[in-house]
Amino acid sequence: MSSPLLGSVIVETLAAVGVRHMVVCPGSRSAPIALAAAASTMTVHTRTDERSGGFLGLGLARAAGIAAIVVTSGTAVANLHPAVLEAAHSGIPLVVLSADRPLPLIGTGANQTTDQTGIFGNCLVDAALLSSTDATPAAWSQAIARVVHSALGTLTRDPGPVQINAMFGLPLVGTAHHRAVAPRIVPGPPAPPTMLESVDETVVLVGDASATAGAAAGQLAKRARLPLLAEPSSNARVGDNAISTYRELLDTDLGHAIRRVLVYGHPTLSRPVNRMLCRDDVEIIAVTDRARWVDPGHRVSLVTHAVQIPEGDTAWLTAWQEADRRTEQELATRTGIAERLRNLMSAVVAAEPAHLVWGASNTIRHADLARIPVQSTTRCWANRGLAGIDGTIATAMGIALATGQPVTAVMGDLTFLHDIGSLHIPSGQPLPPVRLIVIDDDGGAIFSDLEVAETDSFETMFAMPHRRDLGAIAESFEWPVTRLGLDEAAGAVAAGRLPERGVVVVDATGR
Ligand SMILES: Cc1ncc(C[n+]2csc(CCOP(=O)(O)OP(=O)(O)O)c2C)c(N)n1
Repeated sequence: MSSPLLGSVIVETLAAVGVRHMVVCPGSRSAPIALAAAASTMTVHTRTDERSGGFLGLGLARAAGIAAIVVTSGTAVANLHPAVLEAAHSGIPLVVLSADRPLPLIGTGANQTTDQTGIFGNCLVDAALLSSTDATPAAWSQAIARVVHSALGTLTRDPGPVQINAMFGLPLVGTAHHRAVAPRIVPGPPAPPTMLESVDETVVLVGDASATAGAAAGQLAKRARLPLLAEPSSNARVGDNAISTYRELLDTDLGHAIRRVLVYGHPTLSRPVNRMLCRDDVEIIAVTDRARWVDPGHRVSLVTHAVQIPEGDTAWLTAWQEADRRTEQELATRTGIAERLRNLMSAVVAAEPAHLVWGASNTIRHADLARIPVQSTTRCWANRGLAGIDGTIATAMGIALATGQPVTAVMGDLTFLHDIGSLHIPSGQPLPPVRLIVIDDDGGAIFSDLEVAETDSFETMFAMPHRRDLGAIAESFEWPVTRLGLDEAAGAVAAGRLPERGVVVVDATGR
């Protein structure tokens, strides 16, 4: 057995079980995997910074269904932790390939050597420990296939990140080729949908969700004539049933009349929604395509993967649609920054990009009030597993590289600054067609709507103004930059005047 052989078995087995994309970060201990990847049919993406590479892998895995990332030993592995956490909470099959030193060196103070098993705590759905000096190619292959199917949730419906920690002894470079064989896994058939009785005051709530889950929620709402309360990354915020201003209506008499909520995906955006999910006069039903569900109010009475409901009374839906129209009209009379941002988000949605990534913080919350298109082919994405402001640029790039289609990503200035390392793309790598629209309000605007806004330390401890020229930062990485005012930006988006690839800095400093 040898390190090059183990590297080849890893790459060929991943390819055999359907992994098409691998991110490679530089390092010598990971050479057996990197060199095998370079010689394989795998699409290889290189990145220097592992934190950025991790989120690139997350974006690739979101859009392609699964992706792997290979890193060298030591702190390189720990830099993947944010992406692994997000993958764990969003159920994304991200395969971490951490190269390691041989077992006898652990704990000896040998260079770049630490205990890498368990480094991701309880985030992983499975893990494998392989050593170039132990076992056979068949044993390695079977272990790799097993953890990849765990990552995919093939049998468990519980997808998520996995780690393959591979210990490589010297020599690291040499020739080896292995043709991998992987078992065929046949999952059981899905259970039939649960038939529910019609309850007039039912709403369909869709949080962050896959395109499939979003479409299922939308179809159910349409068939059963129910109001659809859909977050921007739900892939359901489209059509007549969707209520654009639902957040404003939940604390009115109409919202108080709700008696049953069908929850799809992972709702996280607003306090009114959270209050509704905690009410003890509301029946909560979770509809999930995974083995996990969302229940922050500890109130769920039924969990199922699909439901059917007889067609309901139109009066309930009509009441929501009319209230929505009235609230829309009222919002349109406002001239403040929130309404101008709502206009920009509405223009972004109406432009119908192939893919739309919503950054965390206020950006996605403004989009949660945006006007709703009658139809749309846009696929929406957001890292709402843990709602981090990290890795947004890299995630958007991963989606563009996996799909080969243009991506528009909208984010705040701190979210942009957090991930500027991802603006660096190693020479020779493809430049993904990503348009980054950055709402520059010089700091974390979200905190001005929270309790901390009243404190003396608001600016220094929370908003943290940066006073940076974000365009100059992007230009230093050779990105085309467009600088626009807020209303000008809405006009440019609506007129289709923004470049497909580039950074658009929107001046929203009037807060
Ligand atoms: C990695 C990470 N660190 C900190 C936070 C806490 N946080 C939430 S929103 C926010 C500010 C974001 O500012 P910006 O991107 O400018 O968006 P805005 O609030 O202006 O919409 C911070 C720091 C987080 N969600 N994720």
